Amino acid sequence: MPDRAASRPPLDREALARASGWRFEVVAESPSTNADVAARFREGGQPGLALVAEHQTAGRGRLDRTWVTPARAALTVSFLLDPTGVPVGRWPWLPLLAGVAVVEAVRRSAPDVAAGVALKWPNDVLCADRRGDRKLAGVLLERVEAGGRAAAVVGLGLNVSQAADELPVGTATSLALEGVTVERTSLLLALGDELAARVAAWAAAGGEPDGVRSSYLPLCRTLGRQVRVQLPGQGTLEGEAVDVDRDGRLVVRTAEGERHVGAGDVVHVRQAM
Ligand code: BT5
Repeated sequence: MPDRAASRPPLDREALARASGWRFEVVAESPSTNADVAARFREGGQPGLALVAEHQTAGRGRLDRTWVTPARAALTVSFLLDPTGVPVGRWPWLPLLAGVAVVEAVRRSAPDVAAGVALKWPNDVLCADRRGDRKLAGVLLERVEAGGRAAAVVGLGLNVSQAADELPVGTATSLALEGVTVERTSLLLALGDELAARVAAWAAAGGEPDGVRSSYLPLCRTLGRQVRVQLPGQGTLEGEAVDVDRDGRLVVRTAEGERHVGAGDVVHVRQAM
């Protein structure tokens, strides 16, 4: 197979070093930027770090799943943040807020696909085209504790220039496959700006969800759908997704009444009538 990485431009480290808001560090390779950032925090690292890997070799999804991306074809980045003043009970909004930041950054950087980009609860970023909804990006939030301190690691994987044969699953897509060429450095800077501004506004409100919820709801393509939710542990739930409550939980109207779901994998079955 030809070395496609060689034909893909590297991230512009100097432009990233000049960015305000985050201390960007670019590494050639990392097994998992989330794992590396968590380790840095345990060693005394400070919030504000954004670690980016040109090639992530053992990327993690939720529930021990994997996240697979070739060198220089995607953004694989983890942000270390300390939402000071936000009670831990409000932290479930953080991955949803990160999803909103990804959608807005993609819309700014790739206006041609803006209308098709949306979220599947809790935080998959989808892109709709004539083939249906496909996964463009994923968010992995992890809480780290060390020495009496706690921080959040917000990991983002965003497919940029992969060809179809470079995607690990048929349900995935990349910006290139959606017909747009996007330069990764400016996309990453837009992502950093969106995330920093949204976290700052949310933290300034003490984690009150009203602001983030009103940004999230219009982007959430799960609402109004007939869904099947695979719950953590055992069991599934079926019904119509009708809302996301103030705790960030999906509200599903089932035959047995409304259920509020805090975690799970959602399948969009069809548009509810
Ligand atoms: C996610 O998990 O979507 C979270 C992905 C987070 C990845 C970032 S990259 C930087 C940071 N460092 C890490 O180690 N991770 C984070 P989940 O919802 O569990 O989805 C995982 C599933 O998505 C897999 O089981 C595959 O089916 C699919 N998948 C794997 N790689 C993909 C890709 N590149 N594009 C689309 N889907 C993918």
